[in-house]
Amino acid sequence: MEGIQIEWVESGDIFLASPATKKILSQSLKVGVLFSGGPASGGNDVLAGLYHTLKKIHPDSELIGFLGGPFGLLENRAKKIELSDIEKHQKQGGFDLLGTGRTKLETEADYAKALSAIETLKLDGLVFIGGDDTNTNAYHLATHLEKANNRCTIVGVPKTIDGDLKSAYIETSFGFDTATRVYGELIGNISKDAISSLKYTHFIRLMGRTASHIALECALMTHPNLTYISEEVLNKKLTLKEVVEEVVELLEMRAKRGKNYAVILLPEGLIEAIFEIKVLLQELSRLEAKGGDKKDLSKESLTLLQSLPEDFQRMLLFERDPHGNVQVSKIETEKLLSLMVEKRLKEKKSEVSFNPLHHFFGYEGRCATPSLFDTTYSYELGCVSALLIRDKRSSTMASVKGLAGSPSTWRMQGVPLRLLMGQEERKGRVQAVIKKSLVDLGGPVFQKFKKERENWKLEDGYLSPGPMQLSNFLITNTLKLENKNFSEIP
Ligand code: FBP
Repeated sequence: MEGIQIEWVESGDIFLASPATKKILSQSLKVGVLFSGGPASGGNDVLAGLYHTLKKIHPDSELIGFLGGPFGLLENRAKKIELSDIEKHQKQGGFDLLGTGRTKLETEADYAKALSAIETLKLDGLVFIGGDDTNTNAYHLATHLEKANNRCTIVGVPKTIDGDLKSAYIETSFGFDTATRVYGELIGNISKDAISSLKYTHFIRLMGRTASHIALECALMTHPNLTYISEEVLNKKLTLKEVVEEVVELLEMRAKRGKNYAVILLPEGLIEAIFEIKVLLQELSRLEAKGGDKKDLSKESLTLLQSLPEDFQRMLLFERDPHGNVQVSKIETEKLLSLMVEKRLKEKKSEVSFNPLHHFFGYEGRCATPSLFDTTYSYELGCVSALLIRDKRSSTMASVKGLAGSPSTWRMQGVPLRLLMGQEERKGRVQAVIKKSLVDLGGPVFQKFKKERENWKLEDGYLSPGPMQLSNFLITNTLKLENKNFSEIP
């Protein structure tokens, strides 16, 4: 890592790092750090990059970890991170060194508490390692600190297995690579079982929230018979009935060829992308903001809600995280879909022999030992964060460019958070939040999938990538395709 020999050069809005003079500060830095949201492999490597670079900037620099995520910041629950902590956790999965949480900073009282912790600890910088909601917190806190004339530098690090933080400035978030390799291995194993046992239809739901980047990458890795991409379902305004019919049609076509087995991937955001469920959720969210009741729903939405099994009604009505997101990880779409497919097959007196099995892959991939890509990338992100604090670039996100090339050609950058902001409706109100990146239906990744998927329906071209090899430096199909490398995709 050439971190210490880096100087920030302003080019337009982005701060580019260029190898330049050594810049050792005369004073040490005291920096706070917290994890926020779901774990993602590489978090400990961010800490390692941050710690090592701070020590290179000044040997007396200190790294203070807040415990339990943003809540730890509000309550000033912190511990000093020692070299022994770094040595024990570097290259390991898990956020267990500090813990994580989803507390949202939203009220004046929250900002006052955060400011008080920053002032008490005399922090020069604070690093938020998290996804869109966390970096939204970081952006608003930086604005509050500026107003309060506090000089603590706020930096965000792009973390999330969901892959939805990417933009023109951020190529990928750490954790996506490892998580998709873990799920890819599991899906590959299941596909081999399907084609060996010849009797099961596997419905596999994958994490990723609203965005289907994980499902798309896993589909390219494993070639399942059918994969839903929520963004496409939304775009085509598909109804629940249409989704069910498509699965039924697939199973009937396969059964005609003597294949009473299949592998179907469902992104967890599918449920909220289905036309009438999306309308229902929007109505619920507006009603909740006004303090209304479910009986105030439109006739169509109420009928739909009442037609769903009770468990699903409860999930749609009550499962929200502190940021107002529907907790799609708790909604068992794979079971709902398979129940409805079974019902439809019975109605049609179909010949299909239907034995469904249900899987949900999410938590299995968030704390896995990081891939070589994720350890290397995350370490660099930690280095960039330290340098952004050294150079007092507040309200920025650490970024590394050129990830599809060799790490020796990667370029460090700082991106102002304001460039990443957009607007979204949350809890019935339009709010300024970091923009989520959804699957681009015109982009090279989806287009490659679209070109291949018909072949995967009936021919069983399942791929089984096997366990992740920690010594191999690989990049995802998504990164390859986004960088116009079409030749290496199986
Ligand atoms: P973030 O990285 O945005 O925090 O989300 C990751 C994620 O794994 C989602 O894919 C999933 O829907 C959610 O977290 C599950 O939440 P929880 O950890 O609270 O169960």
